[in-house]
Amino acid sequence: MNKYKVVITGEILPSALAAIEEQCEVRKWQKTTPPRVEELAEWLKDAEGLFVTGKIAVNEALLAAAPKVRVIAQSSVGYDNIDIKACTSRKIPVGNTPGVLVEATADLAFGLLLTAARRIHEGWDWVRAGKWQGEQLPLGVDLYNKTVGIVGMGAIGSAVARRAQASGMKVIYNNRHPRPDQEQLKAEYRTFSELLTAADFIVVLTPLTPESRGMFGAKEFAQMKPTAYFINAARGGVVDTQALYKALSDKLIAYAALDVTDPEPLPADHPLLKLPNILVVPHIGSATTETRNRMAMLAAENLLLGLAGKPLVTCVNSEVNYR
Ligand code: 8YV
Repeated sequence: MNKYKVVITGEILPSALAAIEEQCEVRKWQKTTPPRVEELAEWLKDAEGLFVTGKIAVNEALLAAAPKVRVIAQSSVGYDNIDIKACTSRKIPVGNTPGVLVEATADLAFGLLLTAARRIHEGWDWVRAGKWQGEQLPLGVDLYNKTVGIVGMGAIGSAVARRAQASGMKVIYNNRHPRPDQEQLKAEYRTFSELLTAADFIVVLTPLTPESRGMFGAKEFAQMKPTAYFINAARGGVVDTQALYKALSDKLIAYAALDVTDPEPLPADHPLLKLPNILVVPHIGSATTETRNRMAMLAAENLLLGLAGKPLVTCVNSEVNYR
């Protein structure tokens, strides 16, 4: 049997690679820095499928270099790096991996909130620095009876809400539309501005779109409580990094805990990292063995289905999914 020609743009788990290699001739980018279009051009010329890892920009330039591609599968739920309109106009279905990373990402988002509130990471530094005897670690803050404001109440937002409720927190949320299952969620809808002023902890889980880009800027930080904790597990681009820096250094808000940044990765000498009231982890929301495996296998399945002209399981642009 003739094998499909596939390009993989970066790291992929061995289980998913093996499943793909059974049916495909694979060319895989090996370097740790993501490829530029020109670097892939030769491979893309006759590629039929594209497996995207490492978040390269799938834009007009890349699609123009890949005229035979009939499916794109990405191993992540977010797809802000992909020009979906351009894919749709070429009738290329794009697969992502919703669902399978919900609980792991919610654990990390809530974990950031808890870690920052209780200074867990600072305590660990303190112990290692031999400071246990002597100075007192600054006190943290309670979660119990506090209000968490979730911006972006999709599956991950709801999973964070459940964790917060288990800790005795009141949950309010903002979403493009109020959710009809509000009662079941035991979370109350607020306008964006109401949420900013009322929340003790703000957890951001909204996708990055042209509308959400920079939605947290100077004006928004100024509306938050001076005691507010700001947690971002969505995309760095929803925040104006300079405004966040200023809000933290001027103590307009108390603390930030970030899984995602802009730029990403954040260089080690970035001014944000010099602040005492911030915690940053390197985009590890979905980074557990089980979750990354499920993501890679779902993305591999989408790729193979698309190559066979069959409907992708999870397709972003369903109007061009195969039937
Ligand atoms: C990362 C994520 O993409 O799924 C998403 O949208 O942000 C994460 O799961 C992860 O780095 C996968 O490459």
